[in-house]
Amino acid sequence: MNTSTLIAPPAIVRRAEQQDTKAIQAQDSAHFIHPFTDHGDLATRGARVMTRAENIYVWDSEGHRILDAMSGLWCVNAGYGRKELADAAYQQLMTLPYYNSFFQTTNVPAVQLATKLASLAPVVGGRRFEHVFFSSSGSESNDTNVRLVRRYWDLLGQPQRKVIISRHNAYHGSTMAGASLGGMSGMHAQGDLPIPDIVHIEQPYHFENAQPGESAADFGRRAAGWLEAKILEVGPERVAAFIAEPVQGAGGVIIPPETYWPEIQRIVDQYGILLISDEVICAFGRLGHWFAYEKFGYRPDLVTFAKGVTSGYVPLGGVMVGDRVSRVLIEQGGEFNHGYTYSGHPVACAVALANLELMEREDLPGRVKNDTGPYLAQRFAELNDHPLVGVAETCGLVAGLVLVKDKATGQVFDPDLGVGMKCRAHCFKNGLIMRAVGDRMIIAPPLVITRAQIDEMMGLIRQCLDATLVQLRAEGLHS
Ligand code: PXG
Repeated sequence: MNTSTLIAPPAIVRRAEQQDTKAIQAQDSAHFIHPFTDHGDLATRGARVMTRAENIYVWDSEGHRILDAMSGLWCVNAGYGRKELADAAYQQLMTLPYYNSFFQTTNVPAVQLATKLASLAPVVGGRRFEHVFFSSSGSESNDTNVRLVRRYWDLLGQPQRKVIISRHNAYHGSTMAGASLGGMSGMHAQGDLPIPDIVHIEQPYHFENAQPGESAADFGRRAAGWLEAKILEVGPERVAAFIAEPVQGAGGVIIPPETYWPEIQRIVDQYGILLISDEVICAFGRLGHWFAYEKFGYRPDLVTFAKGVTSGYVPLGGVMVGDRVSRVLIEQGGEFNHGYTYSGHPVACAVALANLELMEREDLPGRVKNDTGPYLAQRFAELNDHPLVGVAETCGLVAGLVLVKDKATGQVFDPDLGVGMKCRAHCFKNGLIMRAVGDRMIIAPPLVITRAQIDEMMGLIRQCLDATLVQLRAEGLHS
């Protein structure tokens, strides 16, 4: 670890650490409505107060050092404490902190970033990404996608093409359109979602959805076939687009079989529908490539990005607009009545540029592809011998395992037992942030993680699985 690139905790953070955790928790509970949080529960337990971070570690207000195997929330790709990102923000804040990109104006960092992103997006099958639309988050970007897709088909004289097909257990954000595109039943239940013209098919999750004895390859083709069945059910002339994450992240790191994406590509080509690759988690080195569609070899028309583009240091998102859509939009479209105050925000774009330059210089995507990704795959596979683990899999620097009641039969726990949350509590207690999605335990560590740190993380994961097993046995929930 190169300590010269780390930032010492600023005075304000040191002061926060000296404050009484209980006082901060009380104010938090009194005034701050958190995302996806049961506030009754939070009020009794008190939020963990994070105060500073460095490299792959975060510290809480009680001084605990925790290995952040989730990169914040899948976003701190370059690791914490990167001084050059702070410098880039400072410089831009002092030069031009804000100007809009409406009304025929622009700013230099936004232009440079759009150019940079266009140069990083690989050409697959002759399709290019020469244009970028900027937003401030993944959710906004997917709202933009819905607007872009509808505008595209309107301009082509096919306004009846409105239906977007997505997948159950997908996550595409939390706005009305984002949550509707997503396939989270808990989100749909609150707010009468999905909005009209968004439908879902089942996810390519071999462990849960394959038939007994069905190979991953056969299952992958069958799972892709659900898209064709849905297109035929809706009526091909009404279908506008299919949206999917290359690997489902928030759904629990669902890695599709190798046969899945080629078959999806065949189907979208056959019916002429647009393909949206939501790479909010998977782009910027996470799977060993700048963009994940390259890894799987498919050809999207629109690519959603956010998170890793700035390593989460400041909010920024956007859509890579492929030439199939951009030509129609630009050459035939006139004004596109859509945009955000912060589209092309100069500070966010300056930080993104510095982040991409840093990632390029340190070849973080290449490191994931050739070194840390394969090493994590090897070490994570060792967990397959653990009595609690059904299957443990990785893809680049994301990994997931499913906790099972009976390893021999693959029988899962009753979801009401909250076994994943029990395991997560052991992780926190032992200085590891690992996420529980139901009974799937998942990780996505910063891309700067070294082999030695992967060893440290794997030691912690095994320790937490062991502690969970001891607890489950004591509770009579595991043999
Ligand atoms: N698409 C994907 C694939 C995402 O993972 C979004 C869109 C929305 O991005 P914003 O920036 O609007 O949050 C995401 C976000 C989790 C979790 O629990 C994952 C996300 C957000 C919050 C929680 O794993 N991903």
